[in-house]
Amino acid sequence: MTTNWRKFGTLTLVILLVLTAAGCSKGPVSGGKKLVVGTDTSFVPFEFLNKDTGKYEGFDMDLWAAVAKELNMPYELKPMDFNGLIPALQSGTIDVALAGMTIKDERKEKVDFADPYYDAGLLVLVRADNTDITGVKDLQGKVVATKSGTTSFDYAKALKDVKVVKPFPNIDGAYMELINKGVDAVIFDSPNVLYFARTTGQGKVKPVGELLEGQQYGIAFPKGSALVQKVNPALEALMSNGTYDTIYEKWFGQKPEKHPKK
Ligand code: ASN
Repeated sequence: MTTNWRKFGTLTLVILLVLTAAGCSKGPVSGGKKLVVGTDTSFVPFEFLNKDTGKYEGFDMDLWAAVAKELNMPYELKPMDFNGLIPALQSGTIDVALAGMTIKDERKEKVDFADPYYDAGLLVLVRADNTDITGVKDLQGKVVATKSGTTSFDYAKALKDVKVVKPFPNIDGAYMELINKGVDAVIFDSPNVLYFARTTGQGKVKPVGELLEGQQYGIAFPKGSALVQKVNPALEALMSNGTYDTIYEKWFGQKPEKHPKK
């Protein structure tokens, strides 16, 4: 190879590398701008609006703040309906989705998840005075409410002989419908059900039966996002240096028994 050809080869390689790097970073991540972090509008105690402060708070909010600090990444929050998050990741409107999102094969085809950060499951919730529903097996002929587009909706739909599954864009609507006797039960994520039952729903509702479906939550990114490789070691660091446990205890009243397994 002559020197000129060698130079041409090096230049082509450099151009290719630059183009590949540009192609990998989608949306507002490029150009050193603030990351846009999409969150659910209401999924206690992971993300919810504190009406007194006008700020979003919760386990996810604190965990992401710690990840961003670890990686020195500025960001802004963009709360939206849960169902809008995956399309927003796909279109590059947001760089990150943080919403207690269950890692699921069907979703993995559309987005990339970082390593699991929370172990959960589903629970059945009924009115406090209910005596005939003691678990999922008693839901035949019953009307069940849940949040649309969630793993609970799929789970309830697949249950045999449930009379109707009523989807609500926000889980708060499903809980109100239960209290107002519009439905017989709600099926939803265990941490959210338990939190509601011991706060707003205290004395009005009660969880029944065992934990259904082992699930894990993951932070989601656009397919091919370079952020996954940065966030995973940050999550690992927060789990081993005690920060994760402190945040967990703040929102769930006790330290986690174990950390979610990859
Ligand atoms: N964890 C559930 C899901 O991802 C529900 C939620 O609202 N995050 O479908």
